[in-house]
Amino acid sequence: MNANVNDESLLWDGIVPYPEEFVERYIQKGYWKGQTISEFFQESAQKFVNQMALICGDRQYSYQELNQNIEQFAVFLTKQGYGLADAVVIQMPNIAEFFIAYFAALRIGMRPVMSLPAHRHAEVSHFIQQTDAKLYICADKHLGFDYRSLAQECQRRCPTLQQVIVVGDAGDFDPWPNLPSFKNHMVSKPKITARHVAFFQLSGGSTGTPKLIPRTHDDYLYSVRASADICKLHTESRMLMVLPVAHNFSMSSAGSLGLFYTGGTLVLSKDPSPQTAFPLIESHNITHVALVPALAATWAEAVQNGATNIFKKLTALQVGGARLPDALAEKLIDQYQCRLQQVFGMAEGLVNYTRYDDPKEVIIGTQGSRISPDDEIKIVDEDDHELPLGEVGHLLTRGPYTIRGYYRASEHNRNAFTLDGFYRTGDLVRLTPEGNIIVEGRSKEQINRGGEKIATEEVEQVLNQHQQIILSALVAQPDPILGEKSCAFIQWRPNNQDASETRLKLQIRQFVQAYGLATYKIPDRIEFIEEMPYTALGKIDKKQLRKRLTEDTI
Ligand code: AMP
Ligand code: DBH
Repeated sequence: MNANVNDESLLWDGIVPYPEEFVERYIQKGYWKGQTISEFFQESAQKFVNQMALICGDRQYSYQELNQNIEQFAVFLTKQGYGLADAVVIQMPNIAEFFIAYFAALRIGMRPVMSLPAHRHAEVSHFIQQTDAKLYICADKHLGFDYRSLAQECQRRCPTLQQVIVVGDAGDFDPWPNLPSFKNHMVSKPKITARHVAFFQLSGGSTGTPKLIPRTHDDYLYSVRASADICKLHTESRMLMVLPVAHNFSMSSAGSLGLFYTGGTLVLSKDPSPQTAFPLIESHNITHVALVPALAATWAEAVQNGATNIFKKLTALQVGGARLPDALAEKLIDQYQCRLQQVFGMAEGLVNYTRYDDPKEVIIGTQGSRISPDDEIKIVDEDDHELPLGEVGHLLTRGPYTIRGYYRASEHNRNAFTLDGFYRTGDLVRLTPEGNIIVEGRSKEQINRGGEKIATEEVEQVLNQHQQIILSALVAQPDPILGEKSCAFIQWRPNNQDASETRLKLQIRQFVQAYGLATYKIPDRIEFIEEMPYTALGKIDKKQLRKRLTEDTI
């Protein structure tokens, strides 16, 4: 089916397409198969009918049941008037409704935006505005936070937002519908192809506002299928999901979609603590789990303190999202007999894995190698000149599942991509002769707080709106657990009502929270500074600030 001309221009609005020669190459090599994500799930539902797809608390869904729920929610969405290219922001904890909403939206050509539970109204309303989303779907409460108040704030700010659907106690909003009442209807296939954008992932980013990452059916599914192969998932695989379901790592590396591709069973954990996760691993005979390094350390600590060695029970433990310290990797393998896999990826595309049969030194000391022989990797200096093998430089990449541009961001794209379409990852890496990547650091203005990415500029812009803040600079401070935490240096305009320093710091934190930024973006540490250090060019000298933190000379 072909979309008509108007639909076609609507579908490409704000998108940087892959150039035709690359499209041909990726199709010809068999990477892009012309299947939509919706068709992909339906194919699994037909293949694995009565096998268990999803376990969420005491609710269980076979492939067929999950597929029916999806179809019914898709009918509901159609009856509400939604259709082709309408964006829907989905923000849910790890519950079954996430998958029902996500696949149902795709089934009618809507475009889900993958918000994370940690996002607050500043981020969510930005996603709604960026995509002109008409619908926001959330759960009532999670970890003590009430998403209905967030929804109210978004409604005030976002004129395009027509409807809010709340799973649980909906209050003044629309409740999650009674799905069986839609069972005698069918939806028709949307007029899209696998080359079109399916949904939006989110970037941790490095500039003011989080960027939306448009992923096409073809490119995403290629990374999913190839990842499932690399991770050797199969019908007997049982994956526990402790990281947020909507994250790119959780969805595609190999994640829930990789698992659904192979007919395995996904078990959802409502939080990642050992107290919650370990009993689930035991009772469901879990084979695969993905963690960020900080969680891997917490789990190792729990095992050390007497919990069962669950690492040994797993077929594989994946760790990614931030640099895994070599010592922890070694401990997991030697002390806990863990089959470890490092994963270095990004929602923009490129994902690297250590392979199960790699030598131990590779699994401990590198972040693995690319998925595809057509993942083009360049390591360059400041002037984009390629460096000799083994030298540390900026990682640039282009390939069959790496985007060519952020959504509706032509200005930003000029810096984030090279003229010939390579994505500037902002990571400082080196390559081993065997083609494994070692992440040595970062050039982008970003703090990686245990896998949660903070664009320093975004937080500084908020801080600078405070009446008494003259200037602010957010920098990373090394942290033994999270890898990095944030420290805000603040040049303060005193007045005679100023409270004690401790109270002022609290007030500043409250200011950032009230603005509506995600909690993990609230500065962990605040230091008042008489005058900022400057570089020769007149920019705030963050190197200098970081040095003060590590040398503790404040
Ligand atoms: P995002 O673009 O927000 O999806 O975040 C991706 C970024 O996370 C990468 O560019 C890296 O900076 C970081 N990252 C992901 N996995 C790893 C890893 N295994 N080791 C080091 N950094 C990582
Ligand atoms: O950090 C990430 O964004 C990430 C890490 C591992 C990712 O997107 C992925 C694997 O796919």
